[in-house]
Amino acid sequence: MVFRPHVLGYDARMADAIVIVPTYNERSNVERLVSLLFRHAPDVDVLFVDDNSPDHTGAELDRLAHGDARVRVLHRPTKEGLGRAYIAGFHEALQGPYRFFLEMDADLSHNPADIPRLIAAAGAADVALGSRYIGGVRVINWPLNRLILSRGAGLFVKWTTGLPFADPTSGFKCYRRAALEALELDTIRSNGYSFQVETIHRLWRKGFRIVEVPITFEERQSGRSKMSGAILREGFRVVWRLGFRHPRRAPRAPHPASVAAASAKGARP
Ligand SMILES: Nc1nc2c(ncn2[C@@H]2O[C@H](COP(=O)(O)OP(=O)(O)OP(=O)(O)O)[C@@H](O)[C@H]2O)c(=O)[nH]1
Ligand SMILES: [Mg+2]
Repeated sequence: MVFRPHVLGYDARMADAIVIVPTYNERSNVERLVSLLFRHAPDVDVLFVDDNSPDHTGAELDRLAHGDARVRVLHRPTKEGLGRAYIAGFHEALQGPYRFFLEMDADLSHNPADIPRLIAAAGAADVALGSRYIGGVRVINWPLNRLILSRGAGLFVKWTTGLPFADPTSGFKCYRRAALEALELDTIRSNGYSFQVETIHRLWRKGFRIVEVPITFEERQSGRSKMSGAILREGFRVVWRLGFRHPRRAPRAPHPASVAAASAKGARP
C-alpha cells in the first residue's frame, strides 16, 4: 500500500504549482483540457471551481477527479462570476504547499503548452502575465470586432491607470506565492473580467515585479462565451475608478516580499 500523508486535504506529492480553472457550462471542454494539461505539465495539480453549471460540468469534473489525484474540484452553489470563483479557488489552493498559482480558462483558448514557460518566468519575477500582444498579435479565429474590443480595452486600461503592459486583461497568469498572499483577496471588488485588471494593478502598485510572456490565444471551439454587456460596463467602471484613485505609476521601491527586494539584498528569492 502506498502511504500518502495529507497536508490540509492536499496529498503530499508536493507539486510546485497548481492551476486554478473556473468553469461555467464547460462540460464539452474539460476532459480534453485535463488531458492536454497533464501532457504538457505532468507535475502540476489542477483545481476546478464550478458554479453549479446547469450542463453538469461539475459531475464531469468529479469523474475526472476520481481517476486522477492531481485533479480537485471546488463546487459552489450558484453562479457568482469569474472574480468570486477565482477568489474562492485561491483561498482553497493557498492551503496547499504550492509555490506557483496559475489562472487559466477552461475553454482551451489558453494553450496548456505555455504553462512551463509561465512558471519559469514567475520564478524569476513575481507574476508572469501571458500576453497576446507583446511583440505582435497572436490571436487565432477571433472576429475583427472581438480583437478590436480586446485591443481597445487594453489601451483604455493603459491610458487610464498607467499600467505598462501590452495585455492587461489577460486571464492566463502565474503568481509566485508571496504575490498571491499580498493580494488581499477579500478586498477585491470586481467580479467579472475586470478582476484581471484589478489584481495586476494592485500588485504593480505594491511593487511586485510583473513580466509579460508571449502566448497564443485561440477562440473557443466548443461551449459559449460568458462575456456580456454587464461585464463590459463593470470593466469600464472598475478601470475608471482605479485610474482616479491611484497615481499612474508604480512605487519606486520593490515590495519587501518581491524577488526584486530579495535580489537587491543579495539573497536568493
Ligand atoms: N465558476 C465560474 N466560472 C466562470 C464564470 N463566468 C465565466 N467562467 C469561466 O471563466 C472562463 C472564461 O470565460 P469565457 O466565457 O471563456 O470568457 P472569455 O474567455 O473572457 O471570453 P471569450 O473570449 O468570449 O470566450 C471560462 O473557463 C468560463 O467557464 C462564473 O460565473 N463562474
Ligand atoms: Mg473564453
